[in-house]
Amino acid sequence: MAELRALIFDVDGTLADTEGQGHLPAFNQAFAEAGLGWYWSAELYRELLAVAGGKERMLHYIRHHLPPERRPPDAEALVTRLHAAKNRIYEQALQSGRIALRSGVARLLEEARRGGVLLAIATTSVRSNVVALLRSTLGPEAESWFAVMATADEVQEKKPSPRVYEYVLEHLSCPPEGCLVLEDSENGLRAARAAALETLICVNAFTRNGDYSEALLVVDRLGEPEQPARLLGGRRRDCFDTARPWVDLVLLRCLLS
Ligand code: XBP
Ligand code: MG
Repeated sequence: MAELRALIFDVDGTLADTEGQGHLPAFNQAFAEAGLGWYWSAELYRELLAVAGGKERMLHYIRHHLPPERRPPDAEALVTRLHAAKNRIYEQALQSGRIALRSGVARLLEEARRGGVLLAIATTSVRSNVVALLRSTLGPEAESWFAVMATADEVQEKKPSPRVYEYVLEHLSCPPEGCLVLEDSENGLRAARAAALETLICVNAFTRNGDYSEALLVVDRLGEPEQPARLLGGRRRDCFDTARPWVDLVLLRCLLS
């Protein structure tokens, strides 16, 4: 039985529904501003999310979804410009308060801080996006709540590579058995498992059909007493108490036991 020492949070799709409410509309606005005539529907985006990283996703789209005659000649340079524009639009959306944390996230972060459980971030997104989300939802001090923040600025290899999780483990004074990862996607689960980390999956509209058989628990939200979580599966679903249907430290400690 391992003692719960740290929670490692993914960002996009886990802390907030940033993909559907933030990144996707920002990608489309950047495409429109550049006069490209590209448009990503929610259905296409669900498929494109298999490619982690905004730049990588756009390059994949150019190579696999555009006919050869519509592929831009200098794709890498175009993608670099589009990514900067997308992130500017995304951060404006955050600053205007249009994106909220998912149900139960703020409560669980506060519980962990009170309970002396370390917090960390492991994301393939860039640091400025993460900081903008934390500040707009949790306040100007929120960055300091996290002992380690591993983002695309620190680790270039994208999930499902385990590198971002290995980086967190290298910088967090805590053995992998004492850490629990919170993720929303198959790529995230594969990355965490490849770093020998146990994982709770909290699905969203884009990720609910993934294969999460390796997860300890699969729920549709972390939830609150007044906004219950639904149990969807997991190797340790025996820990989920239907009389207390939300994710708290009691449940997370049970998962590692
Ligand atoms: C997040 C991503 C990111 C975001 C966009 O994955 O794949 O690419 O969609 O952010 P995860 P950037 O939640 O697994 O970290 O444009 O900054 O890449
Ligand atoms: Mg995610």
